[in-house]
Amino acid sequence: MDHALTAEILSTLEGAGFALYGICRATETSHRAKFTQWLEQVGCGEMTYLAEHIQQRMDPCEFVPTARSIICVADRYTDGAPEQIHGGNVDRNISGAIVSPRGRVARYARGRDYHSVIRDRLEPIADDLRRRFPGNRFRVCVDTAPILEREHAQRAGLGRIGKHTLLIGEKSVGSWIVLGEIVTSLDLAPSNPVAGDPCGTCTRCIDACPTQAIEPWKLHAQRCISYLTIEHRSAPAEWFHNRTDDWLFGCDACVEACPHSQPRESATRVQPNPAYQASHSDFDLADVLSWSEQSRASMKLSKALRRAKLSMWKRNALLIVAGTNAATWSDQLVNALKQLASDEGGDVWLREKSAELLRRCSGA
Ligand code: B12
Ligand code: SF4
Ligand code: SF4
Repeated sequence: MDHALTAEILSTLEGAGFALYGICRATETSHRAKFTQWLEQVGCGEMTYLAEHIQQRMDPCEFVPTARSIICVADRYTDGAPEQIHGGNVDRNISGAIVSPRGRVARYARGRDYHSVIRDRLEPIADDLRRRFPGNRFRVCVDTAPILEREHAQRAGLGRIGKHTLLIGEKSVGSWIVLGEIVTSLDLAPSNPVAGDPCGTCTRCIDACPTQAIEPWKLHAQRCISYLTIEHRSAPAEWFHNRTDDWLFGCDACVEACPHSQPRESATRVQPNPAYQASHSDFDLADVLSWSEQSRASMKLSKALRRAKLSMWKRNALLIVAGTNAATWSDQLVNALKQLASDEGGDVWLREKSAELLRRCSGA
């Protein structure tokens, strides 16, 4: 086991600006049975990739043969300061005039795409190691590889997994972090995991979840607003209607509720990475409902936000509008609904939902 090289790598990761970093052994998960049970009982919905490459997901040595270590990193993307919620009944500006409801974007997706921000710093580190240690394997992963990123990060000492199933980072950064890894055949010294359960008797994330998607350490992914608004491409299940609060793309409600994720003075030692500074935090729903492919393109949305196609944006917007009071709808919003309701060639669900909402407006 190379202790000097381990220390050098950890210091390089700090220099690259990662908020948290550490190393764990590339060993098989101890939660194989739970994962299989989850797939069978909870189900992955349209995220069919979760049911593929199971062997690789359970064991990093199946993913990268000869793997011995995993170098784990986390970027902090916000300090989690509380922000205004745009509920239907508070959609009046300061002078009392009616304004269109707005929809929020989850904070991880407001700035540059984290896949690129992390990969662009891990690849040069992996390249340097490839040059110096020929014959070894180095595989950079950010989100999309079939590995259990939170579990490895926990074992590498970056934090502990909470009941909401997310990693709660050390150094008081909470869960406002995104993860990346280098899976390697190098034999590096593992970091110490953090001991203890971070949650105790707390249930705040479970209580705050608008769709009751959380059981302790078990997420009902198909009930999660993040899944619905970003991953689910078809019509939403009926019970989702009126439940998405003001979430237009992703959802942060469970993280916002967590005591570990409140802004803390002690977290100022690791400032959020400026690459994640918000370019789009929320959108006027009347605008979203009126977007054409061209007008959406002119918004210059980040790569993260471009993941949802136009009909998904409109579907997500209609679900928020459905939870607002029709008496507060602006003319612009009503006109946008009328346009969608009469779009014979357009998406059937969007047309029918808009027509249903307009009936509320006319009192029919
Ligand atoms: C699929 C996926 C989703 C799905 C499902 C989420 C989920 N919790 O599984 C959806 C679309 C809903 C989603 C939503 C979000 N996601 Co996501 N997602 C993923 C992805 C690609 C795979 C996760 C996975 O394998 N899920 C399948 C289930 C079965 O896995 P699991 O929960 O790990 O289940 C295991 C454990 O629960 C364990 N277990 C059981 N009991 C116990 C008990 C204890 C004590 C422990 C420790 C473990 C444990 O057993 C199971 C089998 O291993 C990962 C990236 C990756 N490759 O890991 C990102 C990832 C988890 N997502 C991330 C983010 C940021 C989010 C959102 C916050 C985005 C947003 N704001 O909208 C939300 C959060 C929702 C939530 N509360 O989890 C980050 C999380 C960072 C962090 N701080 O932990 C990740 C790691 C991406 C990244 N590279 O940063 N996501
Ligand atoms: S992201 Fe939102 S919907 Fe999903 S589990 Fe957390 S609070 Fe619930
Ligand atoms: S809100 Fe409470 S229960 Fe949920 S993850 Fe945070 S500490 Fe754990």
